[in-house]
Amino acid sequence: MQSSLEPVFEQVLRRNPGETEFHQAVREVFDSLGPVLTKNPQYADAAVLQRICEPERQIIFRVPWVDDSGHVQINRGFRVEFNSALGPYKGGLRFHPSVYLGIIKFLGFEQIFKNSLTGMPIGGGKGGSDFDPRGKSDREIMVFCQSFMTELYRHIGEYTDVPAGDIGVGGREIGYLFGQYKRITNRYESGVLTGKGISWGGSLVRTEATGFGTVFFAQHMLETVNGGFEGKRVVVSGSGNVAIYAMQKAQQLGGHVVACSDSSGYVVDEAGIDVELVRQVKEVERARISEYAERRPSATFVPGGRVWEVGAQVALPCATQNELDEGDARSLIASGLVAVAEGANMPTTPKAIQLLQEAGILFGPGKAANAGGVATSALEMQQNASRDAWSFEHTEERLARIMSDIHDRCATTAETYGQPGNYVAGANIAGFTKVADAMLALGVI
Ligand code: NDP
Ligand code: 2IT
Repeated sequence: MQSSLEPVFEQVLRRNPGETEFHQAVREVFDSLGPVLTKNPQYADAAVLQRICEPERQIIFRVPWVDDSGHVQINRGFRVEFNSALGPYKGGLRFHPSVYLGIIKFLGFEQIFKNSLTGMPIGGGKGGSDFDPRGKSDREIMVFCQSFMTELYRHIGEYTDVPAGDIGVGGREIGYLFGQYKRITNRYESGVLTGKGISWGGSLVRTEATGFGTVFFAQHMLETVNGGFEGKRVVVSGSGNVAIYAMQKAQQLGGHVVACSDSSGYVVDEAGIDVELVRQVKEVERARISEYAERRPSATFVPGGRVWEVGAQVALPCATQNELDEGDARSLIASGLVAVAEGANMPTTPKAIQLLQEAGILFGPGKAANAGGVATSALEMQQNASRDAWSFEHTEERLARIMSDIHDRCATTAETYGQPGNYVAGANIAGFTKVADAMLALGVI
């Protein structure tokens, strides 16, 4: 990190004690920004960095609900409205027991730059709860979502803050959340949430968008060296929304996807992953990934194992933060790795990123590679605002163009700043400068 940035980073550490994931996300961005500040002293003069690290608003609230056995349960709800220089706060909601303020802040911080990179008019925010959806009945999910929205509704709106899904929040949860918002406000305000069902204001391709977009981004990176997915061995972590559609698109482009995972372990299937079976097991039945191997003779389940030990030419981490570490990076490189594109947010540890880059592996950071999800959310907002509904083909074409633009913007920016091929630097610098210029224009607010 350039020395002029160190005191700002120290202040972030002091102000946000214990929030290690947030510190990690800030450091990664700061590590890229030295040359930008040298070139643009006006950013430092206006304390843009200090301001960008301090959320505009942070909301923490109690979420009480009654479980199926009649007991009162209490969870904690969060919404961090990080930066609205480019548009209304935009970003997902995560329901997972590991959620605390530091996770929501890291995600919200990343979202600022990701949303900027999409080229769409959206600011950055994130929310969620330490609620654990696993093993809950449908009624429990519904009453939790209703209680969560009973507080959240006063903070959001199509021109204010537009949540969507993330880990543990998919179409079912967005339905319950939207229903409660509609009931409390007595407004059919479609643009207040994205990821909605197709019959009630949703956009085609939003479900697939993050995974598809990640693969489009990886394809563009691969094309800069040797070809594309065709014939390449692909390993994906996770088996949720992002992982499923990343696998589907990788296969469509000719990739040979041999493994995926969940938090209990991984399945390896040298015959090629049957994506529809993964979707049936994980999304429809909400069962464990081991069930896939039970039903598929060519597959083996490895309990507790790390999916990266399978070896790949293209690795797509699509589960959670810090899930691909230095050891994983080493074994992947030894297995003939060519590219990594992050479908998840911050899945690769800083040391692993360094190793991969030093080994000349193409590395697409999440804020660029997984931006297709939020970009398609912005397309959903566009359709809601114009009361229109686009076809699948048109929407996928828009997504493909957005991912191609993001790839090119990252590549060009990296080159301009003397770091050709460094997508981390390109994404951070291009994402940051757009927000910083808007913040300068809007004055000290
Ligand atoms: P889902 O809840 O649909 O799936 C999450 C997957 O990751 C599951 O397979 C889950 O396993 C696994 N997982 C989650 N937490 C952990 C953990 N602590 N350890 C190991 N495995 C874990 O979420 P998404 O697919 O929507 O999100 C995946 C990632 O993509 C996240 O990092 C999210 O922030 C990011 N992302 C999502 C976008 C979206 O549009 N949904 C957009 C951009 C990024 P299990 O079933 O065992 O819990
Ligand atoms: O991390 C992300 O970009 C998301 N979870 C999607 C956010 C959105 O508003 O669609």
